[in-house]
Amino acid sequence: MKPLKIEQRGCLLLLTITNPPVNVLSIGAGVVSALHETVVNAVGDPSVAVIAIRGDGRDFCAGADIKDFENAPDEVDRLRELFSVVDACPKPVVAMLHGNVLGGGLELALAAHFRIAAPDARLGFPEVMLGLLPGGGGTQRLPRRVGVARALEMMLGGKPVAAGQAADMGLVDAVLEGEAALAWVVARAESSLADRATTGPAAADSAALDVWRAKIAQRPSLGTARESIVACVEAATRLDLKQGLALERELFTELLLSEASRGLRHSFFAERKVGRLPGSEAKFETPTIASVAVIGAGTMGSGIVLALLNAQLPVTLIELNENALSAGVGRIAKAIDRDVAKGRLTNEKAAARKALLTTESTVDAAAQADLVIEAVFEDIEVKRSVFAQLDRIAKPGAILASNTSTLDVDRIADATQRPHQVVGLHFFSPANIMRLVEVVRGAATSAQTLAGALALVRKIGKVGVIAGNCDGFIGNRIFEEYLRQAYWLLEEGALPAQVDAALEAWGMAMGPLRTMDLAGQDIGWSIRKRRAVTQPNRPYSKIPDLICEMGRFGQKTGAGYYRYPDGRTPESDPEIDELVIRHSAQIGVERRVISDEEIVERCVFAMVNEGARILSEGIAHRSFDIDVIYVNGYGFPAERGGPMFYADRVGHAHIIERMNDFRSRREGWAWEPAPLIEWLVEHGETFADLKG
Ligand code: T1G
Repeated sequence: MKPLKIEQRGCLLLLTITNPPVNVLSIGAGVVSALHETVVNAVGDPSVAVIAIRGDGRDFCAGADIKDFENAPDEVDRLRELFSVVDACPKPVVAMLHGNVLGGGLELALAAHFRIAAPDARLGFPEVMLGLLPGGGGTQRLPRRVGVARALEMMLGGKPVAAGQAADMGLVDAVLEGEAALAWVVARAESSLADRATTGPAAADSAALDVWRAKIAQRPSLGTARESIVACVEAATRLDLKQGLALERELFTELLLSEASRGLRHSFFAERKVGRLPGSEAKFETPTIASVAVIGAGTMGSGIVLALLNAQLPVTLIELNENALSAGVGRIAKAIDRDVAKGRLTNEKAAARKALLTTESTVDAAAQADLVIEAVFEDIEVKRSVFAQLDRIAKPGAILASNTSTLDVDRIADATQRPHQVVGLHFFSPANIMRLVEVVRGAATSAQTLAGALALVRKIGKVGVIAGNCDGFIGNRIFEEYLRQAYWLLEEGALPAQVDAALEAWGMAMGPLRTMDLAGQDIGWSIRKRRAVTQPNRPYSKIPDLICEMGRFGQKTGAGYYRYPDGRTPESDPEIDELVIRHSAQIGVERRVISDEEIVERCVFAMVNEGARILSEGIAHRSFDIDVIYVNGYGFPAERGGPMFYADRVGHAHIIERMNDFRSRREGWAWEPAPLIEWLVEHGETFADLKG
């Protein structure tokens, strides 16, 4: 398929970008060169009086093809040359916009003389989400067109504006579609081209610049894209267009080569790849899920129901206990009403969502559901009993899912005669907010069931990652090794506040100890008790148990590692600091000063080491599956791409060297390097080189 459709209608030359699925301005696919050549030719063609550029399919253009310039920043010059040719064209060029008009796509539109938008157009600069800035003239043309304040809002907020808003701010000249739009375009043949955004400086607005500088300072980030965007926009108020473009190009190149942008671009693509079944392409019909039954109206069950209702799916909530059912329905209604109060939802849509919910008090009510999600008490016998009932009543093709976070999916499946239709759907709390769902594959789970589960997760706007069936699946299994190191660091000399601060400064959304205070120390306690039986040779520090034995389960009891005077804000607690110091003495460990760097390396490399084992065992298919789980479910900084991407960037030889150092010290048994990491070092390969 040609990347550009070219039609001439009278004096109008109509160019349609045709690069599905989202019409990225791909250099490799020839989109940029085709546009460039066609516009240049049109200048010399006397039969052409006006040129229109539009996009085929749903979108105008989602931007530059991010893959084009992974290690070749100069490739973006091809885009800049195209935009300059359009900008300098002596004949009117009109961008006919619809659907997504993002990044380089919006820059192409800004280089044109005129822009008209269909009502469904969404115009935005999401580059900052990739650790970049609009590198094709956006930082220079946008403030000249809509002013500094709006330009900063669009480029730093990263959120698109609708067609009407764009017209109000002068970003588009008219909101039209169909024949009216074409007529408007043809009429431009008579337009003067004088109304160009100035090539001189944009109007100054130091107040807007200062507001954004202050906002950025309040929320430190691992990347510097926001600062560079402000610098470019400020330059646009001082320099002429040419000088401003030169500065933009310099700062863009720096960002493109930065670790933060590499991590964010990796995360962008990884999130999209995990949703595809690894290995053989699907040779079956993916099950369609049009109705869902949820069994259990507790916190998780009601959160899952909310996520389903928010995706406009009809849900039957089944709860045997009347009080629990009404409490669950209350939580659901309260959350929907909160969205209305915050302006996120109209009253009509809220009512429509509530109308999709049916409540029942018998499992039989799940008989016609395409998917049943069990979210009952985390006890294997309780779950097996529910699945045995479901096996008797659920319709033949139904997918039977358990929301278990710790139990053996195979044991749940073998309570049924249809284990191939049983899968784990491990939602993360709060289930209506957290994007991640681990789709746990039992030994008998069919590819068709997995595909149906992944499609459901995508349908409710979440990120589904396939995980094998083991203790902790992928996320929690790795998290236990991360916690193990954090606890030992306390015994060896660090205090809770230092461990958390070191990892939060490194980029973790929340340190491990605060995280467990939030999740509930009792949850960690039950995992350690279970593992004391199943993995007796892998003991933990006693410190978290000592805290639990004091009844300090974290925020929910008002105290854990920290005290929570207002119920939420952690305060270091001298009682716990003293407990930690006393414990070191009791076990005969001489405390020492521990650097923040050691805290980060031991906690993060422990994740990497366990991740490598998980890969070798096939519990995760590909390293980026682990990355997506950690960025979307455990507050791992997307700028670092995830533990496995980070390990590839740091280098496996360095990781082995550090693990050997840790291995020579106390509790060194936990630093047995995963054979896969040693193999990568031996063969000079990375996790990304492995084909899952
Ligand atoms: N580059 C390369 N591939 C892209 C892409 C892009 N910009 N956008 C989407 N894809 C692929 C995506 O990986 C997936 O591939 C398929 O298209 C469908 O995407 C110079 C430097 C537009 C809102 O940041 O936000 O311009 O998995 O699953 O859910 O200043 O795609 O099918 O193989 O996300 O309907 C700026 C990124 C780029 C927009 C559509 N633009 N894209 O969402 O589909 S940098 C962006 C999106 C830039 C210039 C700078 C979304 C979408 P596959 P999808 P969707």
